[in-house]
Amino acid sequence: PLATIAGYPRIGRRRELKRAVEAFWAGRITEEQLQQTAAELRAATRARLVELGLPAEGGAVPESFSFYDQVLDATLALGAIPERFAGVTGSDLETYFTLARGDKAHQPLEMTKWFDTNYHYSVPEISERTAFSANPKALVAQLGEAREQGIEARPVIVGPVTYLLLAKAADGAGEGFDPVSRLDEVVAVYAELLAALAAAGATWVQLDEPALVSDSLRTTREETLALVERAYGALGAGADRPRILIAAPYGDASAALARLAKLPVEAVQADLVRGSLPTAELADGSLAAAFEGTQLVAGVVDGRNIWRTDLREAAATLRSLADAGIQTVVGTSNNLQHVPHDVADEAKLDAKLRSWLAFADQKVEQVAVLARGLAEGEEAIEAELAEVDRVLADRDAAEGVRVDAIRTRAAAAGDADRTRVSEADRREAQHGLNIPALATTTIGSFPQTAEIRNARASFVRGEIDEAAYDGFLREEIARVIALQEEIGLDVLVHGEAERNDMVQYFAELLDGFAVTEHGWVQSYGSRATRPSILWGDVSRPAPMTVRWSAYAQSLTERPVKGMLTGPVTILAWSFVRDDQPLSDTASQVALALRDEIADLVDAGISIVQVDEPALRELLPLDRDRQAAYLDWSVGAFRLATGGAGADVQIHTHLCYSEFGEIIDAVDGLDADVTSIEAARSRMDVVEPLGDHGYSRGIGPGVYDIHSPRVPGVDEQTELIRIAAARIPGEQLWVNPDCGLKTRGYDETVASLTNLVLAAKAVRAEA
Ligand code: THG
Ligand code: ZN
Repeated sequence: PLATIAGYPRIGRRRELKRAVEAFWAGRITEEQLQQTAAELRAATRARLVELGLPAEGGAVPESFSFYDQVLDATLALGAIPERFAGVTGSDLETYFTLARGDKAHQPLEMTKWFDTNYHYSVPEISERTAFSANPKALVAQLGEAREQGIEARPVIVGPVTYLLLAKAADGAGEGFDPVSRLDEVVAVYAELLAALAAAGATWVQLDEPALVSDSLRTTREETLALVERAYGALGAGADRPRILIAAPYGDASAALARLAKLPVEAVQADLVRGSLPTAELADGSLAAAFEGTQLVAGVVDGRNIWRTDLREAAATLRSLADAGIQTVVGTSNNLQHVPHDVADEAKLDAKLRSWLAFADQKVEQVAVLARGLAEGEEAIEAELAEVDRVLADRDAAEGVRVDAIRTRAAAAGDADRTRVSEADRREAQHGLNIPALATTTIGSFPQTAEIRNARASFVRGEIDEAAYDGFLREEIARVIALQEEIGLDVLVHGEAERNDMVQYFAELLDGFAVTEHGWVQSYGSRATRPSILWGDVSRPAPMTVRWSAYAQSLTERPVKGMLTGPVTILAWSFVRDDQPLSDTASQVALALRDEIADLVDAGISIVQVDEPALRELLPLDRDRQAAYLDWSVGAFRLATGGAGADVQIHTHLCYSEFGEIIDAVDGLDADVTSIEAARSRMDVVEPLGDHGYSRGIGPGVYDIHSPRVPGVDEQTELIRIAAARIPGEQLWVNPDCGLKTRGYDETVASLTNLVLAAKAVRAEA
């Protein structure tokens, strides 16, 4: 075919899959009913893709459904059930969900971020003893459904090299064991899967190998490419297989492209939005020579963002490939799972803004238009090209996209605005806060109860008025403050009952952002977020958090932290304008936050926390781009916080475990206190912190909030002791790993009570 996409959202236009899966977990529907709903969703997706212009034949329609996660799907297809789940019984689907979510006797598989996206996958656990065996049942069944519908679908599977590079050594694996050492055996199982698919009539299969574009794995790029050559050399040699498409989404595979093309596979996909074409090899004909007999799926339509593609530019890229003699297929940069379904569902969005956007369905249409242009010449699609020219010009000139006052202020911000007085002077000035050694606090959010969600929903629907909603939130804040005083915490929070999401809340209050009604994107399993759209210059028309924080502070003598989301995280979890460098956009957001901090301080708040949980997530996969990223991201944080006086204590919170690798950047944030995740790794971060000579306040989490389990006093005491052995008490804070919004009240109160007792116990030992 001439057109395809790398994958399509599977959650359903109205999150039908979430509702069905959660109903199954709750025992309200049977597995059969769940399978029925899933099959209907898949059928609707295939029909829609054909309706939008993908050919029904030739494997153009991807079969990219997943009940929970595509990496977990591969684990089941490979029969790679970790040994620790050996006793689990039930259907394949029940086993699948037990791996994902755990049960009474089993911790779930660890979840972690998928490349540089906001999607999380379930980490495979592999040892020398993992017994692999092909389980193609689900893949074959879906292929059959498609055929019955008259569609020749292309199954999409995470490829063997990426699978093993994303896996971790299972507990109990030998010292130094690397899952990649099992590559040849895993490839043999992939070969069996491919044979089963071929037998079931598959003409194409897509194997995703984003490991090819990442510098953040255990291997160098050259090593990864060598592994891919070994794996696909073997897989390609199999006679009994569908045609193979290797996909290299999420980054720049240009340096590897010619070598990938020479493998015994039939097509290679390249991300031409994040990545580029190897210009010299294109010009001297060597790329075309490498692609002799192999198709290039040119990922020219952006699958990470929601802007309408510049079709003229994309058509020119496609033309240059075709003119060079390369068999070119129009594609997307990556699986469209990272964008919402359909702009047409957003009736409430400003019509002008809506005309600038493309969600998954619009992107499929764009791919189809470009394919027509490629086949029939650009003249055949001139009307579509002209329409996009008009839309892009309209966007460029629209009111609010560029606001002089905002630009002048951002351009004037310099190093002085990003620099606070010395750390030592600040410590001195902050003595007045009377914070004890081993100070106890929480990360910010308290449980979002059904009552809170219901009150917000009623307010949004207009069933209760603003005064009633405000009154409800004030009562909630008063309750949370009283609770924290009772538990005996030293530094309090207001609990964030007023926030739906830590980014969306700010997006709704800042100019330059829009929010969607149905723009859900899967975050993990059945959970989704609705990324905001940052379309114009950003400014703050009015204070955003001051009344809640000031009210909370008025209720207590103890310090209450002001709580803000940092500029990098606001960008990371939104769809951000693509017409200027991220660094410029980040400065504007930072200045809005800077004004908010000034207003919080004026209102009597003396500690402000600016959360950056996504700081690590946006780190480019490409090592060459990392330094520039850290420079602007750290700079944006410092611009947001740089106006705070010496006596104002700035906190930040980061949530991931590979803290050691960006410790210098964290130091560069120049926050007075940083809280981080540490409980699951039993304080592994303390060692590098000690070695680094880290001198600022640090709160390694002593309570893992990712599970409902209540950690006892002894357990938390032990973790605090480990930290206190390396970090002086005045520098050490005692807090949970992360916010408490997904927890219930009973376990939260019990855990925090134990946390305070543990801190007291270790203080008494000093
Ligand atoms: N906000 C945003 N992105 C995030 C997080 C966040 N990415 C990383 C991490 N936190 C992801 N964690 C979650 C946790 C819970 C939910 C989503 C992402 C969740 N979502 C609700 C659901 O799917 O039912 C919907 C929430 C709502 O109603 O607004 O529970 O905190 N932006
Ligand atoms: Zn966190």
